[in-house]
Amino acid sequence: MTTPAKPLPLFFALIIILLIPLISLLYNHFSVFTAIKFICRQTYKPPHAKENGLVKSSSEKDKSRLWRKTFIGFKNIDDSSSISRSISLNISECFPVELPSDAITPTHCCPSKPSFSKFLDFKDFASPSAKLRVRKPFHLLDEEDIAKFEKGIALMKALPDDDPRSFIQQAKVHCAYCNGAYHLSHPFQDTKFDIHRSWFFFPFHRWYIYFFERILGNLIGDPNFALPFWSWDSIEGMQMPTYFTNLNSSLYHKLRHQKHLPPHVVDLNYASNSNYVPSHKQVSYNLATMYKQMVLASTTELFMGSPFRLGDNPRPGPGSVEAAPHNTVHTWVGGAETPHHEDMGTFYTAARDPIFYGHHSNLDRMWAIWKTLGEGRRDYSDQDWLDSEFFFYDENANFVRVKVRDCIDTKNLGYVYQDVDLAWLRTPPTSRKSKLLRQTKKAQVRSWKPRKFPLVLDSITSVIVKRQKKLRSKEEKEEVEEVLVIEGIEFGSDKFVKFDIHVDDDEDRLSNPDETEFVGSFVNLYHGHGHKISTSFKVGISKVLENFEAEEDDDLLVTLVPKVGKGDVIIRSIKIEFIPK
Ligand SMILES: *[C@@H]1O[C@H](CO)[C@@H](O)[C@H](O)[C@H]1NC(C)=O
Ligand SMILES: *[C@@H]1O[C@H](CO)[C@@H](O)[C@H](O)[C@H]1NC(C)=O
Ligand SMILES: [Cu+2]
Repeated sequence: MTTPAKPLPLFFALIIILLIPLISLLYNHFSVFTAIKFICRQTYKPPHAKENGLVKSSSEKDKSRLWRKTFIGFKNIDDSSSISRSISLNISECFPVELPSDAITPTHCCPSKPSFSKFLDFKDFASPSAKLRVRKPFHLLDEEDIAKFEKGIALMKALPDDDPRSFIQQAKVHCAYCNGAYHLSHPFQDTKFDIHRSWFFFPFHRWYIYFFERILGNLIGDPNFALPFWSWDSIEGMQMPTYFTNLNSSLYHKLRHQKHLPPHVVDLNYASNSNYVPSHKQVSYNLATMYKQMVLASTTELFMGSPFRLGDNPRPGPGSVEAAPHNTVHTWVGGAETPHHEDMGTFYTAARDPIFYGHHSNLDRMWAIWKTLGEGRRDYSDQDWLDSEFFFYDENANFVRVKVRDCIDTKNLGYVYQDVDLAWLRTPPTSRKSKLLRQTKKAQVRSWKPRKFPLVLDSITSVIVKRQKKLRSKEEKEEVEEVLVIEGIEFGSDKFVKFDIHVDDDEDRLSNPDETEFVGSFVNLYHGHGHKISTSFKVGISKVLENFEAEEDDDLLVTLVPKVGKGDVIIRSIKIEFIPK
């Protein structure tokens, strides 16, 4: 009585109706490249999280095997295959960039005089016997150094706007490479290139400011001119230099946060709505932050950012220093009144403020210093990274192609950094909480109903994360870092996002940046509008667990603390990985 009369014929009719469009689509349009695009898009997506968030994603190797199989037309190719997946850009076309709808400086970021059909390969390596240019910290520049720097910037600003060496054209280079003006070569022409949130962050910016330095030196007639750096990591360098605020100086820039002018101490953990703390406290927060970003980032990926090869998600995840102090100092300098903290606080305008180049000179220095901190720290040796390429205009307005491999030693490019005391290296964070309190808090959260993933990060959120391995041997810890992975961090590309990550902390009395429980921050600056960003973030925790005497624990208590963009972020999973150093 309750069974409908003719369910079966209806069911088949439905199936056939659904299949017809699918079959005709396949018949007419199926091609290998459609398949590639389809399958590669699949790898863009973060693995869909299961309830407990402890799903194993396919490893980097699996993904790459999938890609190769696909690219070679579904044949089985083993991993020794040497097909390059290094990034090459199609510079014959420069697209309008993604700008905010409320952009204060609507701009077209493509070069005004493209000479795309002809470019030179970079060959201008410093000879081993040549005198090295020494980049000095802002706070140790003498009158003459400052005058030279000011004169160079003034001459650059005085060049015609369409000269590729002019200040405005140089600023647009950053906008073009950050806001999607260049796309990858065929068959990935739909992928917009973005030098942030991947292993390209350091090499791209190294090349970029290298050419900026060469242009400045050329304009002032001093081939030994060295771009100074803003050492916000040293106690003496933790404020904007006063010569940047002199109205008569070419270094002056109007669109800056007026409360952050000297002698205000920089906040390396700045979140646009941060509370101000007394200067001495801010200094100790900053030193501990530097220690964490440089020392806890013990593996190449943790420091440099994650691999991005042809066919991958173009934003796999930033390294420690890119998230902070890079992003945080950008926001700290940028205007308080402008919609996206223009100019420094957002990529499309950041390089219009002359302090940008000193900021990135120091970030470049952090890369050089990180490699000297030992315990196996070294650059990627991956061919896909080494062979990736970018294009810049040099001091003679030639269009030059450069490769990542040629910038990994600054001496190759003719410069080094002046040594400055690294006080942060002696200032590790400390913990003020007892082991008993930590265990009690953890037990409390363990007794709660487990959080369901994906979760919307709209308030302070604590989750228990299982550890697969405990009590590792000393040798193993020297070779493999235990890493907390926040995976599938999703938000609109127009969002400014910051959340802090705490381990084994107390939700009700969260630790400060100079305490061990505060292990890192994820920060995203405004990026464009209209698309979703999916990325990941990784933090090394071996030393933290050692410090807490928590190496026997079965699980970790992870607390995410949204600071900016509450409710705008979705987290797909939180897990632990073991990454070789
Ligand atoms: C580069 O872009 C141009 C213009 O869209 C196109 O004709 C050309 O095929 C592209 N080349 C590659 C290698 O992708
Ligand atoms: C700026 O220049 C003006 C006029 O050239 C001069 O009177 C003034 O003292 C200068 N100010 C500073 C801070 O150098
Ligand atoms: Cu930057």
